[in-house]
Amino acid sequence: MSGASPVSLERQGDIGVITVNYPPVNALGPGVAEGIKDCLARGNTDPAIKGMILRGAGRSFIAGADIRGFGTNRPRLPLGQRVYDVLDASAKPVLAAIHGYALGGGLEIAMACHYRLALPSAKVGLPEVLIGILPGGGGTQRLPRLVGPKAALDMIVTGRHVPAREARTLGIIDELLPDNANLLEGAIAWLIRLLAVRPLPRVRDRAVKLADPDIFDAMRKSIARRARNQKAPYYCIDAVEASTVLPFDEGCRREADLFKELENSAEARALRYAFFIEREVTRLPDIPATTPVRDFTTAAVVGAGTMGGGIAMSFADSGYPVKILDATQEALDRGMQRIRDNYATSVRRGSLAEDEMQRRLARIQPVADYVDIRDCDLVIEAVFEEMDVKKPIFAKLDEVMKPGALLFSNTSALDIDQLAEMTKRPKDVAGTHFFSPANVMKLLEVVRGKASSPETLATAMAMGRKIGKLSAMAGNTDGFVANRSRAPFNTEMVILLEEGCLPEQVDKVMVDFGYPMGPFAVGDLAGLDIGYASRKRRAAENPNFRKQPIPDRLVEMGRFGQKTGAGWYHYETGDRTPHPDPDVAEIIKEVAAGLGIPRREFTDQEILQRLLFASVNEACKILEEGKAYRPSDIDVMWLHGFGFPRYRGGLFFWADGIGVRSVYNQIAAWHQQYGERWAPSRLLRELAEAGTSFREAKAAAFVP
Ligand code: 3H9
Repeated sequence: MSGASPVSLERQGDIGVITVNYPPVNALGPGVAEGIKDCLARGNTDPAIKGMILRGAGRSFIAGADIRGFGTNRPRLPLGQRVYDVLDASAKPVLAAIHGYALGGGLEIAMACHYRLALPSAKVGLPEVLIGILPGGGGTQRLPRLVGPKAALDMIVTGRHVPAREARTLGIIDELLPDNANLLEGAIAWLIRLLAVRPLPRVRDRAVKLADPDIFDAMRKSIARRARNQKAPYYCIDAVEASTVLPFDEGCRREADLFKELENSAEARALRYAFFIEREVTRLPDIPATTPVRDFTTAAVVGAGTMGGGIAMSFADSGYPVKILDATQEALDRGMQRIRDNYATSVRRGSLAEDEMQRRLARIQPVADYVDIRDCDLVIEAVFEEMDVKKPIFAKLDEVMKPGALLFSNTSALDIDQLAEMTKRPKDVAGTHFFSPANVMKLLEVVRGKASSPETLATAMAMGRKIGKLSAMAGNTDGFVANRSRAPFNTEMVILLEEGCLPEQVDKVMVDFGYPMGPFAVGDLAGLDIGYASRKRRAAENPNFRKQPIPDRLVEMGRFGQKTGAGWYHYETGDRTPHPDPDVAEIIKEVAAGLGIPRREFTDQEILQRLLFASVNEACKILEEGKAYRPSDIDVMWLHGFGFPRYRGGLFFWADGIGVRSVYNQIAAWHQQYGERWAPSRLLRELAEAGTSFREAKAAAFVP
């Protein structure tokens, strides 16, 4: 920021009020830390000022360091000159008055103040680990002094946002104001009472009380699976551990060394990228941000199956009343039972309180007649994935729903325009494709039909945000963007079996890469019958469709996955652990022999690249056809729809790490070896020739 400083000092009686004004969230952008230091110096030398309040203008206190400044080799100030150290050295008391967010460097600044006061709606946290680094402003040394090493470890390793009331209980916040209090007035009144207190209480002067030295190793063990392939969570533990053995300044030096190592690590770069693309995905280049969004207070879901139930839960979880409609009482009862079971599991695991479960359940109303949903503001159809089943439902919805209601379909692949044509209000129709399990997965793919109005699309995107999803726009193409870009991966994983792999081998490679589960285990979880039906449809529509005789055989044998106790793996009753199954290995060999395909060994790298490069190539075709806005939107879809490891940034970000040219050369070689399905896309070839990156690729103008 040039010109005026983003930080100002004004005097109110005896108190100097330092205000950070760096919209939108008061990150520590250029000039902010310097501005605070300058105001502190002025406040300390002004004899009329007896104490100072540090606060944020707008919606937050301070949201942390400016993430855009990381990885730019911007020189860092030596310890002693940083804003945190200057706060420690202040001769006059400084009180942090917190509203909105105090995160990362923001909370570190607050902890370097002498007192902390907050509104109950505020949230505090040290979320640095989520962008692949650690708190580098003394947070790993001050937080354990404030709350003890165990609670500090939990906050720093998870990066969670802690609500103000909990922060008060933990000891991070000294005082909470009443809900609707005026923060500045409350802060001034509070500080005035403390002006005479000496010595000034400084967090750095407190001792760290370590009750149990085993907590560090226990934490390392407990994150081993979740944090595999990553450094930051371990460095966070190391830094907090340092606070228990080193004096404050030495601890800060250790923190700074660890910070330096992480700042430019591959995981930090990928996580920063993920942070920004998750925000960019919500911006639609050809639909202005000012497009009116229709308000909704009630929603309806048609179809009480697994997806319908999960979608209804998403609304209920976010506080919206939702009606769930199915044709028979029996289907409704089954659906509601599944919803109750899902909630009960969360209560059993301790992630949901019993009374909150009751509140959520009370928001879901099963209904058996279309007239019961007609006054809802929007409806999401989530019935069986067959055009002939969905079409009459859209005609019926058009007939019954009140004017202005939005008609959405949760189809994962079918042509949204054909559904819109069943209505007299095609502009009010769009796809809202949830991912399974719908109440858990964050991605919402909003599918734009030819006639969908900007208002319908903007509302669908906003609806996703209101129910805790990340909305991404997709064009109307078979499988839309997420599943279409993933389809070649699915084909390739089965072809790998024909050529010599086993499901457990492929799954291990992908879990080692960072997926929470291997793709075959995921298939068993979702149900193999789903892919079977869509393969039959695609084979009927496209004579060149690559058949998949192995999964077809499994489904025809009744091996639908976990729900039948057998799929790619077998399962013991009541247990979800996948066990490799010799019968499956036998079927694979038989089918391969029948196809005349010789079996051979595969390296892990070949398995990984065969799956992901196939998808990179398809994702390029999607951009080339204008079915997605940006490469980064596809990365967001992979992160939130398919569990792609976030610390690898996304499909394209990962592929950029290998390099466009290398990816192209490999795909071209496989084209020679395996034929048409590996034909490089035009965009991929052009990128390789230009020597640019996937992330710089320009999509064609969006085609609904
Ligand atoms: C750190 O502090 C390191 C320290 O230990 C010190 C080291 C020496 N920087 O999310 P939103 C932008 S690391 C730059 O949509 P919300 C964001 O990109 C940092 N930009 O709003 C967006 O821009 P745009 C630790 C930032 O209300 C706009 O602000 N802190 C930053 O849904 C609005 O953001 C964190 O990791 C930033 N730090 O959520 C906190 N923060 O409009 C990161 C936001 O152009 N931030 N922007 O797309 C967040 O988690 C959320 O933004 C927050 C608000 C919860 C604050």
